[in-house]
Amino acid sequence: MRPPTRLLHASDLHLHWQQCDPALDCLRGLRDAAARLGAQAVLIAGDVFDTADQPADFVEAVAKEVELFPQPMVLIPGNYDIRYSADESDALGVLAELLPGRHRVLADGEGESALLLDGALHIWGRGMPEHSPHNDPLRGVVSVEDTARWSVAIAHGELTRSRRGMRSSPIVLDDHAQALRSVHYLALGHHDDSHIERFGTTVVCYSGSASSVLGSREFAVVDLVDPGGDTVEIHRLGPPT
Ligand SMILES: [Mn+2]
Repeated sequence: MRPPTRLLHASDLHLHWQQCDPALDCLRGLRDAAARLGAQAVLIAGDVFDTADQPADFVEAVAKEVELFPQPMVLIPGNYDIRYSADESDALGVLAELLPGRHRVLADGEGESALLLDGALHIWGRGMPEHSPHNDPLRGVVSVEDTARWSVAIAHGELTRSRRGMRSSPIVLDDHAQALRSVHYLALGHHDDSHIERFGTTVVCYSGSASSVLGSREFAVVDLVDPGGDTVEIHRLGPPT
C-alpha cells in the first residue's frame, strides 16, 4: 500500500508582465493554498505564461515566487507558452533555467518523467512541439505499474472522444487506454473551467484556470489513496490580500 498523497494541481495561470501584481498574487495564492491544504507536490498543467515573450525581470520575479514553494513542482508548457516561429527562447524555458532542482519543467517533445517524494510519485509529461491536430499530448505516455509508486500524467490539450473534429492537441483517452490503466491521476490543462471525469480507474481532471485576470481562479486538490480511493476536489483562490 502506498501512503496517502495529496497534490495541488493548477493550470492556465497565463502569467503576463503587463499584469504583474495579479500574476505574482496567483503564485502566492497557490503557495498559501498548498501549505494550508498540506499538498506534497504541485503540478502546473500548462499555459504558465500568457505568451512566450516575457521580459527577463518578470520571469525572474516569477522564478522567485516559484522558488518559495517548499514542495516540488512539475510544470509543462501549454499552447500559450510555446514559440510558433524560429528557435528563440521562451519564457517557460528561461524559467526552467532559473528554478532549483526540486522543481522541474517537462518540455521534451518525446516526453519525460520526474520522480518525486523519494520515488513514491512518478510524473510523466511532454512538451508541446506544436499546437495542431497532429500533436497528441499523451503520445508515449509512461505509467508505472508498481505498488510502491503513484503514477501521474500531466497534459495540455483538448479532451475529445474522436480525432475527427481535428481539434488542436487532441487528448483521446481511448487511444491510450493500455497505458492509462496504471495512471492514477491525469492532470489536464487548457480549459478555464474545471471538469472531472473517470476513465476506468484513472481520475481525469481539468483544474480550471487559476488566473484571476482571465480565469475562474480554480485549482484542484488531489488525494491519492490506496486501494482505489483516489479523489479530486476543486477549490478557488480567494481575492488577493
Ligand atoms: Mn491552452
